[in-house]
Amino acid sequence: MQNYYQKEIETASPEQIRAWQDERLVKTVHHVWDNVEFYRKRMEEAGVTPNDIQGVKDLHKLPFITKDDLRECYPYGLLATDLNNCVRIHSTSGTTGKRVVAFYTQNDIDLWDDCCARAIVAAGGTEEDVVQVCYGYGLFTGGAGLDGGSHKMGALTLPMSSGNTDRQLMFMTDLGATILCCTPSYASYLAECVVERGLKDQIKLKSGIFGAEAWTEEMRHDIEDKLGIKAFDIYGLTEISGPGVAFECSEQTGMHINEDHFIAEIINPVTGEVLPDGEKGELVFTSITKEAFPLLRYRTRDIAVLTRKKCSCGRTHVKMSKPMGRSDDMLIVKGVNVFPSQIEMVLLNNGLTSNYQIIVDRKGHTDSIEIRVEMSPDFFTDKLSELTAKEKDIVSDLKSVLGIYAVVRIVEPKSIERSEGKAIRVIDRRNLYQN
Ligand code: DLL
Repeated sequence: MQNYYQKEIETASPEQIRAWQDERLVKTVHHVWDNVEFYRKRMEEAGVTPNDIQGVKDLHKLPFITKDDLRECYPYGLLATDLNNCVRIHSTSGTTGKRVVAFYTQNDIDLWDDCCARAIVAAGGTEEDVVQVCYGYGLFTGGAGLDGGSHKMGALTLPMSSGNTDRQLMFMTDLGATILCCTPSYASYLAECVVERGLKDQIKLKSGIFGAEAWTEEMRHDIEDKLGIKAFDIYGLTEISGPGVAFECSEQTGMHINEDHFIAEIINPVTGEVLPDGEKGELVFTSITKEAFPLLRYRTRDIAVLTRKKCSCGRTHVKMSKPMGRSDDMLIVKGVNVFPSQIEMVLLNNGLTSNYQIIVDRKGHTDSIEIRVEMSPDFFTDKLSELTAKEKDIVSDLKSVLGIYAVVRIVEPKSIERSEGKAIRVIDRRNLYQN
């Protein structure tokens, strides 16, 4: 038996979904044209007016928006409503200086909660469940999103936030959590602790909703075995609201995109050409129900495939594959979004060179990041104490810029292998993406 949170919407006919999208897109385009100077300018530059957009068929006429645009518009440049109408702000993790901030009206929050409630119900959730949310609470959208969804569908919510594994396990057993929401790497860690501490018989978990970073099918099976649960994927990004843009159902073969709120396109990341369903490319989202922070044709940089094959769960909304990589160089380390350019800036500010390498690995369930950087004419020494002091300074600067701990090793000039083509800055040994 399938359960849905909003059955009529989740199983609507393709024609009905298209009709919602047509109407809401037109409304959103007028909304941003009337309220956001940035959009008006961009559309004028592209020679488009709101009248040119009669429905989804005209979407391709609109210009793309990128993360750089969002940074340039920080903080209020893309706000489409009076600030007084907003009730919440969230922000992306790990970016320095001009972070991306997203605004929400109460209605935006209500609709976002609906999306997360759909995900929880698709993972088997009912009012009888106890949902343990151990995504971070705060500026990150993970905690707030799943918390909101859990409230909305009427489950008992344990707002744990991340960390403090002993307490997580205590509440998990004492309060009989049945659904676990966290990053897949934390789920793996919790699963290992459950096995090591012999708690498997004492937990009541039946499913987990894991996302915010890439994870493999092997990880899924490992977590499912260790915890005796079904593990479901969930996708989203701060710019487009947060978790719940797409979620997995009982079929576990990709995530249904909430198409009544978001129009998805796949484009060739180099040319920007729109690709047909089934082809791999960069995901682009247009939000069509948001009041405070609607984004038109936002380039996610996530590489994925869309499919409209009939799904055994009965849901009719298009499915996206797990993200298969990124079209930029963003890394997600310990759940934090990291751009190599941020690391480079810290190294240069410390008088080092741009001959560096970032090595990302995963031991057990914990990500590690090591930065090797060559000495420079500005900083050259053979004194161990000076070297260690410099490394410490860089570690501390990186901690404040990225929010995570990184190992730093200053190495001799010319000891990092030179490349004949593009410099190989990042070595990611985790192999998280499956292609
Ligand atoms: O990670 C929102 C989220 C919270 C999603 C909790 C799911 C669960 P950001 O911090 O803005 O937002 O990071 C967004 O994370 O563009 C993807 O590259 C990556 N990502 C998110 N979900 C998945 C997933 C949240 N299920 C960026 N699989 C996105 C792979 C994911 N990558």
